Amino acid sequence: MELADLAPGSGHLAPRAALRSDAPSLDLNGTWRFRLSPTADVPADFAEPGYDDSGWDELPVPSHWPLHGHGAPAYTNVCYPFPVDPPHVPSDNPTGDHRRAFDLPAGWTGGRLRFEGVDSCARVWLNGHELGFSTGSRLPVEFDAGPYLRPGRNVLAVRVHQWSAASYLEDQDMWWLPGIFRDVTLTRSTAEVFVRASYAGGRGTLSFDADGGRLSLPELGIDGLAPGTPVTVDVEPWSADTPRLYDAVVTFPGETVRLRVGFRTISIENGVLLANGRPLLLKGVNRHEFHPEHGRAVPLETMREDVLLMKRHNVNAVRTSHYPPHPAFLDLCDELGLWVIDECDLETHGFEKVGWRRNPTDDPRWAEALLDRMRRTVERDKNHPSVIMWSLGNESGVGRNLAVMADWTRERDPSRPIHYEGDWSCAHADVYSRMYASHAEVEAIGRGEEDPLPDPELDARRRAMPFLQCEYAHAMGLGPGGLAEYQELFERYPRLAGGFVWEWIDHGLAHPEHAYAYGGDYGEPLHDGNFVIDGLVFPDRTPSPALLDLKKAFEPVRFAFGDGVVRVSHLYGHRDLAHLAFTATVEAEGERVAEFALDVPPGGGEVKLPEPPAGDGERWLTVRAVLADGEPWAEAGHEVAWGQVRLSPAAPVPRAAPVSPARDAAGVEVGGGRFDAATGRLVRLFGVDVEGPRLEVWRAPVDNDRYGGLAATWRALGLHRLTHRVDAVEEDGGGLTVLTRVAPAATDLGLRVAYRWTAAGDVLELAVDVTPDGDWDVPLPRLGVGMALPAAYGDVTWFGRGPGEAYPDTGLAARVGRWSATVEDLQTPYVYPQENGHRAGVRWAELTGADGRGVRVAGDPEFGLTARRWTTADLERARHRPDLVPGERVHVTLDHAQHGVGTASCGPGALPAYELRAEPVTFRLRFTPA
Ligand code: IPT
Repeated sequence: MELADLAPGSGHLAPRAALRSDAPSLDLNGTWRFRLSPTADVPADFAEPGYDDSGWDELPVPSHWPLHGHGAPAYTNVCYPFPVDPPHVPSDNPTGDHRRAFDLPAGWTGGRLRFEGVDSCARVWLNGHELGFSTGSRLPVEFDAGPYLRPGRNVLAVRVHQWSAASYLEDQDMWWLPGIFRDVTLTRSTAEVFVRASYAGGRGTLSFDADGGRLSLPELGIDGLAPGTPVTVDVEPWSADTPRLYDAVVTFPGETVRLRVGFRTISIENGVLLANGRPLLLKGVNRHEFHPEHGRAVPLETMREDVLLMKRHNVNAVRTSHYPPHPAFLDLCDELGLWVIDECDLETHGFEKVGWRRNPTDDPRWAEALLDRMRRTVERDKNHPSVIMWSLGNESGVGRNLAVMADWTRERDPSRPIHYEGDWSCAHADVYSRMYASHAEVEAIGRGEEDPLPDPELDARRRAMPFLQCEYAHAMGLGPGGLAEYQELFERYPRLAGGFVWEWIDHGLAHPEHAYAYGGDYGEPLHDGNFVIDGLVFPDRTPSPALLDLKKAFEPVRFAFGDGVVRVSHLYGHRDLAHLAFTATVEAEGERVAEFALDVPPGGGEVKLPEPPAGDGERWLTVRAVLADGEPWAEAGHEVAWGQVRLSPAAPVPRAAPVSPARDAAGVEVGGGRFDAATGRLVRLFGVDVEGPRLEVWRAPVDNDRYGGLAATWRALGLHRLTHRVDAVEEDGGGLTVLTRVAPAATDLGLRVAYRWTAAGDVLELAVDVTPDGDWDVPLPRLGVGMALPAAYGDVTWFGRGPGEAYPDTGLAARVGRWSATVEDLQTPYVYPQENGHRAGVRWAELTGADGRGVRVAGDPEFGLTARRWTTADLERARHRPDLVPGERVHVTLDHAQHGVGTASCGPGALPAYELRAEPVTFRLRFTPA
């Protein structure tokens, strides 16, 4: 084998379907012997059965060796971590030699050695005989082992190189992790079956291709069906909503294979994507295989956890970015119900950096390698009802080899549309797909008003295609903002078939010092930092606020409130509301006053709301739709959707008699506040030592601020180093006024800020009046006041939106209620620390100590709250979770507003409605003792 060889492999058998067979099979996973060499140029004598490997290390298979103390992981996104000179690879080429012996059961003859995935290539020997080599890291390969198997002890030797010519085809945005990372088996199965099961109007049509064999599906009375003879019977269709599967067996002379058949038809009519004749709206996520300890060697239970989490968060579709997943993952999608775009293991993104010169996608010498990848994808996964589209790959530019892949695929499986985003002309695709298009562009496409392609024929073809966003809403750090607005468009225009949020999980590798590592943490000379931390779940699969927001955006049930009624509608394509139970809860200031069951017809409709008992306070009614009975993916009572409406506003607070300021030698007293007479600074609040409040416009930049460029603009302006000049401290009979000018050095831009303190009864009120000075053409990160309290005030209760964080364009999941949390629990633990944890729409909040006493702040009517045990500067300096160390104070920000976050780390920034412009404004806060 030549490492610069363009051939995808040698000695392997024709690809076939992943099948459950009763043919004997030996699991060759387990503890292997392992030796790492720094270059490829090592003698292959280890392949000999008699070789003494007793000095080698042990390594579990499947695994990636860099995660077991041999070498280190490395992360790049678009860039190749080696010179772009195809098909050559570096001489420094970590090479992992793997050995294991196994005993063949008595009477065993023949068999195939099957590798489900080896990164980046494998050269395989059995008992010293070379079986061949294989590339295509996320694709299976089989070798005929029969001629070389021996009774009793056999020795399998596998040499794996990190780099091969095939590495040019595998430039996916993820960790570079070599190894035998999927299962190894010796199987005596040779069966090959292609089941075709379609659905139309209550009837399913079933046929299968195979070399001989008979198919039986007892539940439908099908017995002994021969290949190539379709039968049509009454069936229940398969859909992601209702993943109805039928058990079938195909019997061959030497083995029987079991299949789970799902009847469904994917079609495109009048530019609309249909499943079983109904419009299909994909509420999807992009899923890489990832586990913080095991990399892409993902345990089975973790795969199941992913699917369960997706289902529980109203996700109905997955794009397997950017390679076919472990085959068991697709079994779970069949069983639990997810629509899947199955993507070929192909990405040549790094050629973009060299103007796409010598891109394998357009070089006929690579045609065989690319076709081989597509064939292995389709052949392995063709029997899955969940797979509804084939994707040729990701970010591989344009070129003639795409035609080779698409033509073969269409011929082999005409039942599934072909997806490829990288060629906007859609010359080889059946759907128009894009990534990170703005809302405005998506809307134009929805209306069929996109800019024309230069070629009128291609343009006409593309105009007749459904549209989907194979990636949108980059879930990096805090955000994405704009989910609701995308969803609204997807639901409004029939041409829009929805999309797939980027991406499912943060690829943070467990690290002893950093908690979770990202690019650069292993000393890589070239890396893309935390760009690999952009998921909806944290590395340990805890949902981030983004996943909770996505669940809300993807809700299949919608509530619209009218006078004493709620209109319930649903977006299920393939079921109704009969499986849900509905309740209505009334809360006054977040305390429950009544709860009713609602009787909602299965098709939805207008439902009268019971009259709530009379009472005071701001009252909200919350309607919830929960599972009436358990589903395979969640228990009874699991909340699927909710809606809220305000029944009555808060009663106006009666104003107590005003208190005049009093001056003594130590300072000025206004009600419960004591101020420094010279600077006007509040020093004690109801007897508590405090710093601030004073104006704050800075936030520790979020990834969307940083990668979108705004953070650099803000920093250049100096918004992180404001100066506060006191111009006057004026006391009158009604209160204390402190006039200031807040501005960064080296610019004439500034903000004139007047703090007006007044007291009435036990209320100390602050009115902050802000007037921009100069021509502000950049948005502000935030506008609020910051203050610090003693560390003891670590418990927070608030009435407002919660329980989680919310920013202007995020926080769909945050509902109005009364919530409590410790300061620790208010933090969202983003892997790369950044602004987080802001509670929005807060009417009032209490910060209290162990004795339950402290400070209460009320808004007029609302404010935003963050509270942390470190400063904004500490948060900004931190690079990993453990860098954040609690200090002596609780640092609180009381915000009037924040700037939206958008999805600017990859995609559009905040929509205009969520921009925070520097404008004259007055906001008020009322402090009382708690
Ligand atoms: C897009 C890639 O397809 C995806 O793999 C990931 O890298 C994502 O970006 C960013 O996280 S490509 C980008 C140039 C739009």
